[in-house]
Order: sequence, then C-alpha cells, then structure tokens
Amino acid sequence: MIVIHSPEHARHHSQCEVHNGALVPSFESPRRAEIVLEAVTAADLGPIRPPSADGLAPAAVLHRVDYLRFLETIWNDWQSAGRAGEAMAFSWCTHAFRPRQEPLGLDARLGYYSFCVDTTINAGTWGAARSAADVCRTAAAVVCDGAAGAFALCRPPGHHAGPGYFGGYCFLNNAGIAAQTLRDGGCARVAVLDVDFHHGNGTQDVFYQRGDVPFASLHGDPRHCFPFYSGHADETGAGPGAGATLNLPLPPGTTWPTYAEALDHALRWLGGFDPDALVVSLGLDTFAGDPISAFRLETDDFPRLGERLASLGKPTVFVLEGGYAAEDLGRNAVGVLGGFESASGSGGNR
Ligand code: B3N
Ligand code: ZN
Repeated sequence: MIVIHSPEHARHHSQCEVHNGALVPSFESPRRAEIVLEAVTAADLGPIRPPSADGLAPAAVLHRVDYLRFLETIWNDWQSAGRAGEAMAFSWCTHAFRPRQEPLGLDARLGYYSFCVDTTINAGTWGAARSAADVCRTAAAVVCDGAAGAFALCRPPGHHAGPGYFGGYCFLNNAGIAAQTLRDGGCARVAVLDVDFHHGNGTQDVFYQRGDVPFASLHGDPRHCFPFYSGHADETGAGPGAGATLNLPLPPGTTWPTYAEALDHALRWLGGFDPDALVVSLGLDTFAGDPISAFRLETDDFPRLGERLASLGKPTVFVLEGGYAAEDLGRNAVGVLGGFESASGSGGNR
C-alpha cells in the first residue's frame, strides 16, 4: 500500500490541554506520527511518498472562507497582540446566546471558531494542517489513479473539524478532503466510514446535506464520550443528504464481538449506496490501552478490522485520526492496513 506522509506535521505541537481542571501535556503529539511511520517502514507496507497536491482546493469546498482565513491569520494576530503561550479559547457562544457574525476580539474569535478547550494553536499549526490536507488529497489522487489502497499518514487529525470550527485536536477535515478529491476525480459516490473511538462530528457536518458522500460512524456513546453533543442514532442527514448518515453509538467497554457486529452493519449500509470508493477515518483509540478512550479492542482485533474493511471491495483511502497509546499505535495501524492488504490481495502496490 502506498503511504503518503510529510514531516511538516511536526510544525504543530500543542504543549498542553486541560484535564480534570489542570493543564497536562497534550495527548496529540508529533511523536504519534513518528511511531506510525516507523512501524509502516519496518513492516515494509509499501513506498512512502511526499504529498504533491494542493489540499486547500478540496478544503475550500468543505470549509467556510472566513474560517480558513481565521486559521491562516490567528497566530499572527495572537503574536501581534503580545500574547505569550499558545492561542486557546476560553469563552464560547452557548445556545442561550445568538451568534451573529465573526466578533472582533482575539479571544472572542477563538471561541467563535472552536468548540472545546483542548485544541491549541501555535506558530506551525496552519502549516501542519495544510500539509495534512495535501497528504490526504495526494493519497486520494493515488487511488483515483488506480491504486487499491493508500494510507494518508498525517496529523493533526481532522474528523472533528467542521465547516466553520476546530476542536478535538482537528483543524481541517482530512477525511472530507480525501472524499472530496475522490468526487472531483470522477467517483460518483464516496463512502466515508469513521472507526475512531470519538464521533466524527466534523465529517458528519460537512456532508450532512449531501447524498453523494454517505457517512457511517461507530463511536463511544455521546451521552458519555467526547464530543458529547453529536453522534446520536437519530442524526441521519438532511435535505439531499437525508438518510445518508448512520451513527452507531456503542457503550464504553465495547469489545470486538459487539464492535464487529456494528462494523458489519455499517459496511452493509454503506455498500447499499454502491460507492465507487471508500474513505476510512482510521482512529486507533478504540484500543483497550488507549489513555483517553473507553473501548476494549485488542491488538489482534485490528487485522480483523482491516479484513472486514476490505470486504466492501472498494478502492480505499485510510486517513489517520486519533490513537494515543504510544507503545501500541504503530503495530495497531500496521495491523489494520496489513489485514486490509491480505484480504484484498492488494499488496502489489509496493
Ligand atoms: O475526552 C477527553 C479525555 C478523556 C479522558 C482523559 N483521561 C482519562 C486522561 C483525558 C481526556 N478529552 C477531550 C478531548 C479529547 C479529544 C479527542 C480527539 C480524538 O481522538 N478524536 O478522535
Ligand atoms: Zn479519537
């Protein structure tokens, strides 16, 4: 399988996040991508290539222009204001207030364009987010050109980023960018399956009113799990996208048998749209050892996951999302990708 990767990801390095009322080191770090890169290299998964394409073109279809301008300029504004540390929001527009238009103040703009405290912005954030978009567009282009599979080894992750907001460590919707690239490349319908522990609220949002990109997600029940306010079973799409969103919330503690049943259901459902390609939001935080998640998948389950994804029989772009169990992240990623390759017989891309 062709792997697309850029070292530019390391330009984004959050120093801290809030946990239990205290600042702790961010769980999302450059080391994650380095671990996965080491593992796919050691496993000889396939050639590792740099991105070549401009990921901002498909990003501009999914994200609002004012939001993209905010991402591009906020760090400069933060520094010009003489602020030390990382840019982070501390005040949000709750449903009791009425959002009108982009506010003027720095802190108000940070709150206006975000939904949680855990995602900080620093000097390299915009460059790293853009490089992740490039990686995803290039991986999708490789699949458009006939590859059976490609792995977008990128960070910061993307599936929480919506049309006009960041959060959950995400800025640009990387999986959406891959799906949009496949659409632009001639695929009539592109299925997106999110197997990260957390609901892909941003991906759901960018495609919610579209019938050409059916979206299915298996995730921790939002009554208990981040991002809390999205991912309930009754969110099924709207307008031309009515019926093209499937949410399968699962209880904390879910193990492989229950997970596999939901996965099979999601794959059958996506297959019903007769998609030309599949994008997988590949979060590895479903692992039992993940420090911030609550499913109980074991390392042996990840090749099984890859095999089942191959059963859809579609050209597939894998996009790295979450996963924070540093010691196990690499082998679990290789487990999914290797399982997919064995089952689809697509190791010939090497
Ligand atoms: O949900 C959390 C969180 C939960 C448990 C923690 N422990 C037990 C140390 C720490 C944090 N934080 C909210 C931000 C989570 C962002 C998740 C990003 C992700 O992987 N999305 O797929
Ligand atoms: Zn996650």
